[in-house]
Amino acid sequence: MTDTAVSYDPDNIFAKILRGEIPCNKVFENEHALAFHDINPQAPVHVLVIPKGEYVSPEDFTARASDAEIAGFMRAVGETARQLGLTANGYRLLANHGPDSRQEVAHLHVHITGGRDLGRLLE
Ligand code: IU
Repeated sequence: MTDTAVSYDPDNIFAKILRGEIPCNKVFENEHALAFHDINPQAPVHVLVIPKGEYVSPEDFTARASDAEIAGFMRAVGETARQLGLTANGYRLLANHGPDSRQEVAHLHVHITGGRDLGRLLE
């Protein structure tokens, strides 16, 4: 089994966004997280929230990140949903990790989708 903590690729696309090498359509930012519109939206609103640190997965994040980083990231998720105007009708959070989930970008990210009835996740 690969150790995700040591398999972080600093040249992944989200690392480049964080370093300002590639632009993004920013929604929200705090000390520990950045939120930006997904380049290929799957819903009327589709935003990604990423931690600023080099973490691949939720288990990597919770094992290595400080409490302040974890709190800052979750605050960013909530603040982003609020700023996007999603709190009245609701929204979905989703995080893919690993091959079974078909994770494309190996930097931890939470998808926020909303703006329509999203249907049931598991049917
Ligand atoms: P996934 O959970 O790793 O599969 O999601 C990666 C997302 O990153 C996916 O929704 C892409 O559309 C999105 N994305 C992006 O917003 N900007 C990019 O330059 C690239 C992917 I590459």
